[in-house]
Amino acid sequence: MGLLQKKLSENLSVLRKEINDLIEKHGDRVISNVTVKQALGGMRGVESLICDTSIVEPDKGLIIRDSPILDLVDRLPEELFYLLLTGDLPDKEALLDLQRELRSREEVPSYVWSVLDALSGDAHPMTMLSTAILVMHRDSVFAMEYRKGIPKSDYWIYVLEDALRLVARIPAIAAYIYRKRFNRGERIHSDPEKTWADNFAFMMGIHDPQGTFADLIRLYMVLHIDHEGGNVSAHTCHCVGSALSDPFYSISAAMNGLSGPLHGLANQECLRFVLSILKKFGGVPTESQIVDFAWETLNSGKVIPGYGHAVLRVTDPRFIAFRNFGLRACPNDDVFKIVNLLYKTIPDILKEHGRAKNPWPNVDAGSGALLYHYGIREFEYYTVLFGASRAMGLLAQLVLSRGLMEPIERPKSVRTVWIKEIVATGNKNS
Ligand code: CMX
Repeated sequence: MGLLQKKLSENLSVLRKEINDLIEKHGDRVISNVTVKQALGGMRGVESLICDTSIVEPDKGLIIRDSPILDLVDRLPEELFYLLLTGDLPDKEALLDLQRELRSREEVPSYVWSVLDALSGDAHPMTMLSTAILVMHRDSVFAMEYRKGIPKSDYWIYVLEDALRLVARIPAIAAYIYRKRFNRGERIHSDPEKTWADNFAFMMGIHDPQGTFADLIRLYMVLHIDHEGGNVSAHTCHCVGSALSDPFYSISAAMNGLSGPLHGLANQECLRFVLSILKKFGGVPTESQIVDFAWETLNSGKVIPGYGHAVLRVTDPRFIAFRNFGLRACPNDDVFKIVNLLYKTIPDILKEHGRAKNPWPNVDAGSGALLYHYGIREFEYYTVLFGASRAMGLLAQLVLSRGLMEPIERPKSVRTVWIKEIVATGNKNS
């Protein structure tokens, strides 16, 4: 048993007891109500999901376990994976052990390459990612052990085994998707000497004379790793996993949710907006030109991509981390300069405009510009990077769900006529 498994096993026995106590002693306590607007409005703000890996605070941004994300930006993604699962960062020995565990599981079954090669040449990169993950269900240890018959209290052990396999293999799969889909040449084989994110960057084969692309990939993987439990991909993974579908089924489903324009595709729109400014002005505009352009955009009824947030009410710390990276790696890049000019001007404009509850930049305001700087100009690929990172957070959530022996999800749905009756009579039981 690896050190991660050992620590999780200890944690889970304590957590299970805590949860049983909560249900036993306070099971009927009301913690949230649902209004008609919420029921008809995407369940926004209904506190009915549990997620202990991370939380998004309106005035602070993403907190992973107890650490603000800006305190974690120099860490490795695999350290965050351990943190998400256990609540603690690994010490040196535990990190080395986890890295060994990942390396021993990184070989991608050959049928995955065959399946990817058989997809049409213009398949969306997210279709490729979701499909590659889905077909690995064939070798799910959890599915196999479940068929044999295992106690519910042991499910998490095999779910974790699948999770480790998936995390270990994602860099090679995602990197191959980039090379294959955008004709970047043959598959590059893994370098066992490199860490998870460095190896990912290496297998993408990006021309990188500065030698800093791997740092960007590491940062990107850290910043997108988790975002509590209610967003579409996290909730999808939780729901599908609750039916005891294995991690390959669950993560593939989550990736399909991430593929939506309202979820994982927003970063493309932000970069398109920045590039449209570059094109319109034939270079980096002046501050007053950008102010005029922003007002034109708003007055024509459009939003400023990369600004505003459903939950946050401060600058997204993940934007700050990306901007700090850009200031070090590419301060003179025209696209990055426009990102900076927007950061300087847009918040005041949005405040004056008076609509957006949050005038500050979100994570998507700067990430695309950095990828663009390193020559990744195929926007469709950006969500694959998001997905490769987010899979780790979702897998951590999934392992914990099985570890805590959560039941299948089954909220009650009601008919619109039922709501109309309540509204008319004021009586829920009428
Ligand atoms: N530019 C112009 N208007 C904006 C705005 C922006 N960046 N952000 C919000 N508004 C407007 C809304 O369109 C809304 O207008 P109406 O009253 O006319 O409907 C009003 O301000 C109130 O919106 P809100 O409550 O502040 O924001 P929402 O929770 O409804 O929406 C979001 C949040 C992100 C969809 C919105 O801010 C937006 O469209 N931003 C631009 C797109 C973007 O950056 N998306 C990436 C999101 C990243 C993430 O979710 O992690």
